[in-house]
Amino acid sequence: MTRHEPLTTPGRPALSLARPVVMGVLNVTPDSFSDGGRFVELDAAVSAGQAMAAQGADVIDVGGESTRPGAARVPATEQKRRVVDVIAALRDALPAEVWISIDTTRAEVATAALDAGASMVNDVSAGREDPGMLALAAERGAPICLMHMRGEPATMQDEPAYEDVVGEVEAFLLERAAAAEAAGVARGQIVIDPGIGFGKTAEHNLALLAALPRLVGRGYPVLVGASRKRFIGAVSPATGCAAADRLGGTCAVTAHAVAAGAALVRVHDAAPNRQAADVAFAIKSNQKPKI
Ligand code: PMM
Repeated sequence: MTRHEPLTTPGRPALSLARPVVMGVLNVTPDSFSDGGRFVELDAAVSAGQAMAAQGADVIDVGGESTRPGAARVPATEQKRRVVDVIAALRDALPAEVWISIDTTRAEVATAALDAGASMVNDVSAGREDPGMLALAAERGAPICLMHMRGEPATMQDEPAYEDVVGEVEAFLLERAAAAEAAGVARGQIVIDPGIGFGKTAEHNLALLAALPRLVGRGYPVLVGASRKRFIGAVSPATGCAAADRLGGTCAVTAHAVAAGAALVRVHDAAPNRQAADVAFAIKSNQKPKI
């Protein structure tokens, strides 16, 4: 089995990758906690993060910009307004060993988030959108997740085409990882992610998931973010049409990803995915059950 060193960040216990890491999604966009005043929203976001940690999430991934297909861009100032107070309050509320990551493509937002208590950066543009992002991760000693995306969220699902989706995504991720290392990020602090649903058809997503062992074999910890995504509905049309109905399919991807050697999964539903990851990992590593 691939063994990874723990991820590290200043001022926090290290994040072990010896067993699968569950990253819980906390989107702080106006439609996520839309029941009133600022304090109510802040409170609801912190409670949601605490609940995911209690259900077994090791990292809470906070984002102030939706990257769903067709989504409009959110300026850095507005992203900061949405996430900074939530991160600061969450940092106080969470157990010390639970990390917070910041889902942004903008170095200005990542800087404010790291200052407020985030420990790692999740950049869906893999450091391409903001030239300062890789240097920031290097300077702050923070791990960074580099994700593959074809095009931009606004247009990425307009007939994405590849000659060899697995080869192209792999080459891209290795090139971006090399760029991160060249900017001073330690190799062990780089996480790579095939970007399920980002400029990909259902067939592309399935091909990438089937090829996870190849990506894992490149030596970087691999993150898979497939939670509630459309391709799950596409392959299970009888049951998976609405995003909220894709939990079974999400857990299937989690189990597959862990069996294939992925180190992290990014999910909305922490408890069932924690269980799926733990069971898949126990089978993979042939652990003796603790009864
Ligand atoms: N997916 C979304 C947002 N951020 N980050 C990473 N690293 N990988 C992903 O697959 C990913 C991401 C979009 O999903 P959401 O809108 O349901 O949060």
